[in-house]
Amino acid sequence: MTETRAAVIESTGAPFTIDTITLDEPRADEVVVRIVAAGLCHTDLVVQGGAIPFKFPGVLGHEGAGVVERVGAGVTKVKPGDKVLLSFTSCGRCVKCRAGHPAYCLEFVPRNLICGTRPDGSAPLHRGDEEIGGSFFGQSSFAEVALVTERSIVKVADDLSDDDLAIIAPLGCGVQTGIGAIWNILKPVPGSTLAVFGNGAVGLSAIYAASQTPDATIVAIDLVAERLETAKEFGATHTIDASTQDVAEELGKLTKGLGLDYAVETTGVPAVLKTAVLALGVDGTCGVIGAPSVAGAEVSLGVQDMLVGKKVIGITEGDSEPETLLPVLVDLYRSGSFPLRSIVAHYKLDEINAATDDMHHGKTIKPVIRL
Ligand code: CXF
Ligand code: ZN
Ligand code: ZN
Repeated sequence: MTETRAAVIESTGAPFTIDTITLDEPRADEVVVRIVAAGLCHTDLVVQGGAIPFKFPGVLGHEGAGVVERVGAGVTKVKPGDKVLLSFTSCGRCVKCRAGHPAYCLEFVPRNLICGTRPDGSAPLHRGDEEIGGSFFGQSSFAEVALVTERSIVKVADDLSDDDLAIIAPLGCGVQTGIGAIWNILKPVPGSTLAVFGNGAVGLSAIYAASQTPDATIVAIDLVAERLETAKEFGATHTIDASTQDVAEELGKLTKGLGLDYAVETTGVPAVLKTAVLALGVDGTCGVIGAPSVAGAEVSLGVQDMLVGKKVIGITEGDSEPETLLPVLVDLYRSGSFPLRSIVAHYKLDEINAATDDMHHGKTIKPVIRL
């Protein structure tokens, strides 16, 4: 058993409190990772707020980065001392996993989100005698040390420093969600028009990926003027300030009345999704990647409007295969092409509630907890 400090949530809606917990001994397919940094993702806040259920008291955190300390008997992917990024987990055996789509693993929800246990129902984390929720995205990485399932582990280059890991931690969820949506699903063609609704870490990552398309028009849309400036740094060719401009009218002008070829909805707000779909042109596609903050959120779409070939596609984790995509993203970060550094702000573990406040109020785009 390993003792560690962790950010624990006692019950739905409660803030994080720093406490000492114990990690179970690593099973054959588990890895003990010293966490260097863990990004805060909107989904952590959605689960904290109760729109997605979890076992509380429990430990969240699903954008971990760190160094392998110990490995279970059957682990072959990594060895002690290896630098790793942590991502979502999957079963590795179902028809979706076998087809290279682990984000659509048939066991995605129980393994990553709601259970707080290993797949066999056993508790990976304790506080004293009490079983607490763990295995969040196979990692529960808001802790100095985490017990991680091998399927969540992606080995990265040995010469990445702790400071690098503290910037690239968000690659494991938010960044691959935005970039994967563009490169794996929407695949914009040269000369096309694409708008990204919401310019947080996921939206900015989508903008970056889309900006690699030759001659594309990339429209960034947000309520915060400062984020629109950041969006230009990530490759947006045009911006719309939704707090002062009529989004539908501006998109109409920018597309000369033709409508968008692609839209990406990252806010999780149903009204914004509706605006995005209405703004599509003939044969246009809207990727839905924002998780709503309330359970059961719905949107109504005009059937006649859809008949012109409009497509709406929900996307989890960019439909990424983390072991394939993350090393590519690390290279783009290291080459200076992907300006992730400019949106990351660091917080200590005991500042995690300030980090959530700053993210919530739009002060920090991507908070990363530095352990
Ligand atoms: C989540 C979004 C809500 C559904 C599961 C995956 N992505 C990452 O935070
Ligand atoms: Zn996430
Ligand atoms: Zn699976």
